[in-house]
Amino acid sequence: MTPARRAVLKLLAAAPVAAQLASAAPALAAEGPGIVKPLPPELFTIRGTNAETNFAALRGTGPLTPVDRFFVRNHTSTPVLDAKTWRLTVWGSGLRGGSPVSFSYDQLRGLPSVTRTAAIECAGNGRSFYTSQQGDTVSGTAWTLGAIGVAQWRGVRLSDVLRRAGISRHAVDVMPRGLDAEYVTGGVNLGRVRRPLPVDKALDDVILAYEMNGAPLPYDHGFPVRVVVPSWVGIASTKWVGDIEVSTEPLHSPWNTDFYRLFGPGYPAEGSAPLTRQTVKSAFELAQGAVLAAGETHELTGRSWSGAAPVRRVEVSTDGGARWRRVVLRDAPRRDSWVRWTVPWRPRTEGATELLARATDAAGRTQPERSVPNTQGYLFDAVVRHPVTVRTLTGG
Ligand SMILES: Nc1nc2c(c(=O)[nH]1)N[C@H]1C(S)=C(S)[C@@H](COP(=O)(O)O)O[C@H]1N2
Ligand SMILES: [Mo]
Repeated sequence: MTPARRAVLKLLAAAPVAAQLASAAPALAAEGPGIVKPLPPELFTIRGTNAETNFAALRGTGPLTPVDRFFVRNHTSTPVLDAKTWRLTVWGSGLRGGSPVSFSYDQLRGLPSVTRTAAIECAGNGRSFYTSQQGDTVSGTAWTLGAIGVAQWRGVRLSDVLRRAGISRHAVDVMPRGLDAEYVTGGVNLGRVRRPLPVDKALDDVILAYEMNGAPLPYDHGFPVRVVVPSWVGIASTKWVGDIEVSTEPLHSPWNTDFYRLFGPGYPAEGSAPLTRQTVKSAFELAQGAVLAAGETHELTGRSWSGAAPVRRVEVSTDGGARWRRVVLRDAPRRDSWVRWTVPWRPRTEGATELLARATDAAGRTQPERSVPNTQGYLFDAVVRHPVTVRTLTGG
């Protein structure tokens, strides 16, 4: 048999599986990152199945991240689902009635709605700086600082849906699960993306969102419905949610046992507690290695944010960290968003230098010089050293 013939037979044998997969994930792209929206290189840096927002592309935008530049983090690829056939099934030992309760898209849209601003930030945002600034070995996507976006979400309270489904007072955990394809890593199939959430948080401020920035959710961000868990690491905010288990026993999945805990020296063998809140960070809205004209005044802009509290103060250094000055905040600091800031800089000396920004939040957390490392590079919070070059630009 020729190799081509063998390949065809293999394809035919695989067809029924592919057809089954297609109902859950019809958009499995043959190549490329498997993301539906356009990813122009000015706006995004592609990292495997993910797309990182280029911070320079946020300059001049408002506090909400436009969808055309909102980062995408996919374990596999974006499924294109149909709202007409989509259903959310709530099930498990934590329901009083015992049997599953399901909701259609129209039923969800018929429930009282809430609108709120919240950031989605990957637990690994900033991970590459563990290696580039600290020399630590870490695993995972080598994000710079663009694995965060802030949007206005509209949807229903998860608590309303759980109460309608008959959640019992003995329930302790709920576990939303996505309809995207099963995640296979290192030859092991971990099943569909799912991560337990304690009932206290689920009943507090979590929403099932069907709109993002005033329009239906885009495919890449969870259409038709995603979970939004304010101020917690992005993995909690399940996209393309299809079912939610409600349990009277603690729930486990690889996403709260093997991943999204801190491992390494200084942590117990089973890791830290599952990650919840994000850290404090700051970023310049400027390309890495940008060239700036000497003797001219530049308006440096950036953003700072924290998962624990509003940002209270931001300081900037334009000389590699020797001197610091406080910058003007352009937004009223609030929880679950970032503050934009601006600072004028007139460089005189030619050559390479580093810009640094350091935020302090209202809970008193200040970005340190160095982050305590963990093997998977989560929760980076140190001040990032942003390289630029100052040059005398001669007119032509
Ligand atoms: N079903 C599903 N939900 C998911 C993911 C995923 O791959 N599948 N990725 C998670 C991770 S790790 C992050 S950081 C956020 C990213 O949300 P975004 O792609 O809308 O920016 O979605 C979370 N929800
Ligand atoms: Mo993430």
